[in-house]
Amino acid sequence: MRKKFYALILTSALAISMMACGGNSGAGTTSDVPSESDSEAHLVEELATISTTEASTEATTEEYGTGNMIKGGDFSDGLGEWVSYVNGGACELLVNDQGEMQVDIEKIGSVEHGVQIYYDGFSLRKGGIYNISFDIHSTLERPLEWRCQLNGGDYHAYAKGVISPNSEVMHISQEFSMEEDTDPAPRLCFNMGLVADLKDQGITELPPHSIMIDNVELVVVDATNMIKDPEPVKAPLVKVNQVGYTPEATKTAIFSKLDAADNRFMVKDKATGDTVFVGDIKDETVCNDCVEHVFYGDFTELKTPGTYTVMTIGGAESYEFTIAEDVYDESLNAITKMLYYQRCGMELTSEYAGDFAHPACHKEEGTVFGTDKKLDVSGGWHDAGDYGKYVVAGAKAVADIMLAYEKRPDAFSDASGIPESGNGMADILDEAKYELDWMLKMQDSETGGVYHKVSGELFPETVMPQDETAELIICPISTTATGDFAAVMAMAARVFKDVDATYSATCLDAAKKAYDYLKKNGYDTAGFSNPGNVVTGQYGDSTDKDERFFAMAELYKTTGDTSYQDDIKALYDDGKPQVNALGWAGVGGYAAYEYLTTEGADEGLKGQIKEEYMKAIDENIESSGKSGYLCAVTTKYPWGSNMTVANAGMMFLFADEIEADEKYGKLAQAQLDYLLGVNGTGYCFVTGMGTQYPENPHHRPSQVLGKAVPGMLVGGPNSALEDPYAKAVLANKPSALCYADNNQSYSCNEITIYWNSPLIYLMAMEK
Ligand code: 9MR
Ligand code: ZN
Repeated sequence: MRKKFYALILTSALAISMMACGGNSGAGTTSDVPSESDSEAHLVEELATISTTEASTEATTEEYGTGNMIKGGDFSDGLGEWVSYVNGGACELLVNDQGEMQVDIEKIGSVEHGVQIYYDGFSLRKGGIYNISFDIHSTLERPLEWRCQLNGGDYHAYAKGVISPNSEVMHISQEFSMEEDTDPAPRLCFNMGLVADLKDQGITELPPHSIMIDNVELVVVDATNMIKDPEPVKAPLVKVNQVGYTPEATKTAIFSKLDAADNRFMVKDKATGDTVFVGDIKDETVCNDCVEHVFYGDFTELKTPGTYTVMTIGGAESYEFTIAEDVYDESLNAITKMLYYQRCGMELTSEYAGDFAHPACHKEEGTVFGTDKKLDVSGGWHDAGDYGKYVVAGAKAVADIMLAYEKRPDAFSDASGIPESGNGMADILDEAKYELDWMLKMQDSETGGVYHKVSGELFPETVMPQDETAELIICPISTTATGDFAAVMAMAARVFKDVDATYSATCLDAAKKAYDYLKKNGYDTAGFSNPGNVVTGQYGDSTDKDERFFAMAELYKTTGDTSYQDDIKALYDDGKPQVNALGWAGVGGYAAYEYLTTEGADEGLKGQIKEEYMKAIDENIESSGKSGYLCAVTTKYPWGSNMTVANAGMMFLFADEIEADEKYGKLAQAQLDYLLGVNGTGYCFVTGMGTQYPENPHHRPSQVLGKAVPGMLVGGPNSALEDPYAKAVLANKPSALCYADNNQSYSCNEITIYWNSPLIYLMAMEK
């Protein structure tokens, strides 16, 4: 806090360009307000729990608080939640001896947010009148912009102003009304880059300078017309798989918040209203992850095809679901077609992509980081909601779909509605080939090593893929990418052998070249890190041992050459790799499964690997028992927890092949059920599927077009709250309920190719 007199300047006396959406900007004010309160934490809590009555939607100042919504806005305790962000600029952020926040700007960059200072962690409610105020001065007189804005998508402002601070302290105070829908997680920011006023003057650069900000306050001036928060999305009290079940499947409904008398359930036929099955509700279990008591109802015996709901005597009812032989046909098609929508480097025509058609993207050559070398690395799938292409992530995705085809070729058709449909090869293999072709371009022709990834330096804005035009940077070779590459190419050599022998040979050759690179280059213990100013998906790893194991196991399975088995033995002599994961980082689960299912493999080594693998399976069984909803994630839900669940399903099915036991099939089914609706949130986590599904995924094409691409599995609950939106609306929620269907929440509502792929595997096996 700067304790010093300052020039009191009324905003109306300044040339402030002020915008409050809807044009309803209030007059300037300098009124005093209480400077400190715990209102924000209170608001967030309320937001999560408040229930609105039908009659009243109006809020009051008492309800929605008074006091400064910007915690630590006087910087007496340091920077607190204030953060600097650069996009082409350069700056340092600190609290100076005067107790002000100080931004030392070296370079302003070439966009308004080239240098940006921001604060998240407050809310703006529709109809509320707010006042923002702060003190500011600068060692250089220059224009800059303050904004209260949407924190995602087009980042449009709810209120903003342009000011030109100079060496004298200026007090800014501006009232505005929130005209748009309540935003529980907006961003207050100062754009200190190349703002429009500089551009207009033909200025492109500024000398180094410092800007000082203090006493930032945002208060509610009038809550008379504030709209109460909408009721949070409610989960039904009876959860079922919203897509449905095959007739022979295990069928479990999970019930919550029932009273003791509510101990029987009925399955009702939607068409006739008849009760077709009656069962007991039993096995009350405490679900710590959702903080509730749950109960189970088994209706496996109901095998008659139809569309049903599950009801309790007390009147609780599930969403509808289907029992049919072909229940997963359409959905398997949809989750596979998601990969087609992620294709890069080719036009998606409306014939196949409908509303999501777009011209070819990312066609230009990439530049190998730190060199002038240009390479064609077009093709492949965009990783996720962003447009980066990352080898280890792509390898997991393509491995899953090839394994699914290898195990259940009859589950996939050649008529799913992609350009290659009808070419005589299953569409899933056409899709795999699209990614493999790109991966082949990522292999260095000289050394056989594989470049880790290709993307722009920064994540793109919320634009269509063809509108991301930043230079493509090819990041250095990594042994994790090279190991995964060798593995999936060897797998492809096997899977494509009977359908395209030439391609199979190409893949095997590439796999061997990559493997040579691995042999020549020792273990990587540091892992890949983004070089230079690259900030896109890092996909780092703490060890490349499991990737090496994966490569050896696939090469051994495909070729039968025992030298690869010798290499596995040598690897084990160096300390065993982890075999408990099927991810983009841990791939030892694939390696173990492949080795254990290779005929003629060494029995002694098999015994050792099997023991390790089954230990991992037991851990998953234990987790499934602990989580009330029978999923293999419990207590903490990581980023992409839905992948952990889907992977566990795959691992159970692998276990069944290694040591047949009917419990594994049931456990795998429970993972699928969880993803499709049997979870605490009540969501079927795939866009466009079931009854309650994500409508606002963090996925740029869906965001730009205002409509979600169908068939995408979102990341799901993430109890680590790793984005501002999640922090704002999910604080204090039970871990399994840390999920929000909002496109700003990239840490729980993004989509990726490698979250869909294990779901493809699971669904194909259940089909
Ligand atoms: O899936 C990744 C998750 O496991 C990590 O915790 C997270 C943060 O590093 O990154 C996720 O991957 C993202 C990637 O970095 C960029 N593309 C989108 C991915 C999904 O969010
Ligand atoms: Zn692209």
